[in-house]
Amino acid sequence: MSPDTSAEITSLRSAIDEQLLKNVGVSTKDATQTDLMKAVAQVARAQLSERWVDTQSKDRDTKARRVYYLSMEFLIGRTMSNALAALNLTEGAAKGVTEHAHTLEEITAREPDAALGNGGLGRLAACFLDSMATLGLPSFGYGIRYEYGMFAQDIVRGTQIEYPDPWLADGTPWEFPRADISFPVCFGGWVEHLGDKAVWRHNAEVVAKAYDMVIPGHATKKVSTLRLWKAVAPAHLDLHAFNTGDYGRAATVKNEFENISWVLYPNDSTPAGRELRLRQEYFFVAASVQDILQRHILEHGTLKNLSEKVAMHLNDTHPAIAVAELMRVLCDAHNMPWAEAWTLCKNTFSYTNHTLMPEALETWPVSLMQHVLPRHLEIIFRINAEFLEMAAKFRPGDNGFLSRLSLIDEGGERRVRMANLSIVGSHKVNGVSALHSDLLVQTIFSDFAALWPDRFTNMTNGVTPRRWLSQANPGLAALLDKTIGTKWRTKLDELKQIEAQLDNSAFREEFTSIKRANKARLAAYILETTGIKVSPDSLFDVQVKRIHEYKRQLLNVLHVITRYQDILADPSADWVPRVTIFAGKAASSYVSAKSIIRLIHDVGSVINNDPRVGDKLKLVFIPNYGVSVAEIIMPGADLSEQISTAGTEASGTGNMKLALNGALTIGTDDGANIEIRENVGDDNIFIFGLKTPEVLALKRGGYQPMRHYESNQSLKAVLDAISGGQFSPDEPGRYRGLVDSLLWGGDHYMLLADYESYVTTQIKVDELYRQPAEWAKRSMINVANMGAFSSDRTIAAYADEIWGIPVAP
Ligand code: 26V
Repeated sequence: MSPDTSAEITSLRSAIDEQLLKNVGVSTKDATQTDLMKAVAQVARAQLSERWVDTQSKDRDTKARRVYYLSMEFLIGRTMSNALAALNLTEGAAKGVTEHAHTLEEITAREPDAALGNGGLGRLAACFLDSMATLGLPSFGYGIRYEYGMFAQDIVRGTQIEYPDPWLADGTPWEFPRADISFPVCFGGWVEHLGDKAVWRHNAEVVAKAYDMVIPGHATKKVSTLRLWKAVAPAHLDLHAFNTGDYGRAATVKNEFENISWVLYPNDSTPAGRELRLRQEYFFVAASVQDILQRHILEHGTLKNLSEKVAMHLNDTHPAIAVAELMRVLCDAHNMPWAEAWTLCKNTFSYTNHTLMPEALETWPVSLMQHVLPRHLEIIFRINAEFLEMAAKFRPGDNGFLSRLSLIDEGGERRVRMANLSIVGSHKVNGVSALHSDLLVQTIFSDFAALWPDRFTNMTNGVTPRRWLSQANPGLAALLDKTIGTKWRTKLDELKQIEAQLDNSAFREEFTSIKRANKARLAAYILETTGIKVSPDSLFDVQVKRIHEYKRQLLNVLHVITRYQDILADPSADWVPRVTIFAGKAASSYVSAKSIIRLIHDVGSVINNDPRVGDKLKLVFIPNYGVSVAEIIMPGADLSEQISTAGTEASGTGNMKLALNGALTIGTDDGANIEIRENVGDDNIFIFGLKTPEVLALKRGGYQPMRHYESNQSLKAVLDAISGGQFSPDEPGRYRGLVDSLLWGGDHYMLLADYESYVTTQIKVDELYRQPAEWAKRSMINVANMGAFSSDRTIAAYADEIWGIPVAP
């Protein structure tokens, strides 16, 4: 029987029509694409709801040990396609909507992205939820239900403009408001000591209300829960002002409380030293800890066995105040002796560090913490006193050691070091790639590693193959299904089998034509969003990620200009046509990053409009990078740019998504690039530039960027062109500062030191691309060897080595 007539599909069709009529409120003939999106979502939602109830009751009955992943960010993207695939509804939904003369792609595109994160850290949390559900791990993600997510980026005359992202304005079909789940969260005031009892006399209170998103697992009926908290003013608060008719004041007071969950801080890597950010951190942590303890007491009747049943994970230091909060609740509210509470606490928490950038390490002024969380500050002081007493015995008389370990930075204005609090309060601390984890114990955390070598470990990141291959690249997914079966979705190592096809020309041709189709789709998207026409027959060279100096988008631009000048010098040479594609957002206050975006656009207008160049070279910037845009870009890339200064990119996960979709990497010996190389083999990746020890040695030995400028003719020509205004004739001095920061400002990220090696390696890329069969083969080898980079592997390792939760093999 053909699926068109199967009973299941017929009933799905009528379910969609019924939702249109009874829930969305339109007749089936008048339904718009958005109406259909809502109707299909309702059908899926009902099934998710059943799975959620089932999972909860099973986990409750078995008194399962659970993991709680505390994160300020979850960069989920859209839910529809993922949910339909997990529920096996894709085919039926596609048929159901074509009845209405629409395609499923048109319908899913109506859903706004849930962009509750900045970049890598937030997207990793979303991939992890997908894997936790798929592995059937009893798990919750906890975070904030931001009313406004990551800003939308517009480009006006080359300049980034930020717009708010009111993703909830029309509601979302995917959330389950839990009207009966809410907790008070207190702030401010002072602490009263009655004998040895501490009582926090807070002076403000806000209510945290729970909203759940159900995260379906794949090839299982298990789900995970993402519980997000919304801040609401307590009901009694505004009554008086309302009763006296002072609506303006009533609204102001209400806003003062509710602004906690309004906006995601749109900054990555520089902490936002703002009181509201600290309030956000404490707000979601306090609500989550209450929820977790309430569930635990309900199931177990005591807190004494908390760490046997509960693992709480700190996604970076943003939720680190949880350490002090758990101590406060156990000791102050439940009268547990300090030492017993401290043992539970350490056995419960674990912490992941996501960056070595010193400026990203969170610290809070003691004075601010005193003002917002006075009891927590006392607790932090006590933890610190006991910790330093112990550490002093380890290295008696070494005051430098103690002051570096201290939870309080005493140099200048006193500040609480959230990373130190996280390490002291956790039983395990991990980095996110082998190199990063090594560097953590050798550099920023070396004193802690001397004290507790076994506390530190590595968990190399991963990405979910469901979203980043199955959903984003249906063409390749279908070829894989046909060739090696469908199990790769949950057993990514199965991809290894496609190595048997390397010399099968029919397979290779199919593989290549799928890439070609993905590039055509990407080219259409580029035309639609930038007005620039690019040829899918060119090499698509892609660098997509947050714009940051350490990621060196500027080095990429230097190469593009080099190539431009070389083309002009020898236009008839056998150039490999290339499109260099950028996308990414700059933090709104990050002046240099915004200047790089503008430079990309300025250089692009010159090159793209130069008739001497034509299709030999194009430079495009795709606006408003986010999860859904990434799903279009990743499958269409030939070359993946991962060119951070060695030792600066903790892991990278875009590198994994691109390689999984068959892009070859050009990259430095940094982050997870190193492990990608180990997996795909040296011949199937382009590694260039200084290695981490060389970077450090050069820094120590006195790096002189000017030497490179003087000795390398093409580098000189490129920098002179930029600083001389060749790309900004209307304002010739526009980029003088940027170039000066390289030549005279110390070139902090060593672009000039790596330039020559980068440009030479790009020539090797061209050489390989001239041999399409060879290129395709290496691309296939990349796909085949990405099994290790499934977030399922990462989560299984966390579960086993950090959280102590059994996972079925
Ligand atoms: C810091 C701050 C400071 C306050 C404002 C909001 C905010 C948001 C994020 C951060 C830290 C960003 C750290 C981060 O995203 N790291 C990335 O983590 C990825 C997942 O582990 C990893 O692959 C990337 O290499 C790393 O840069």
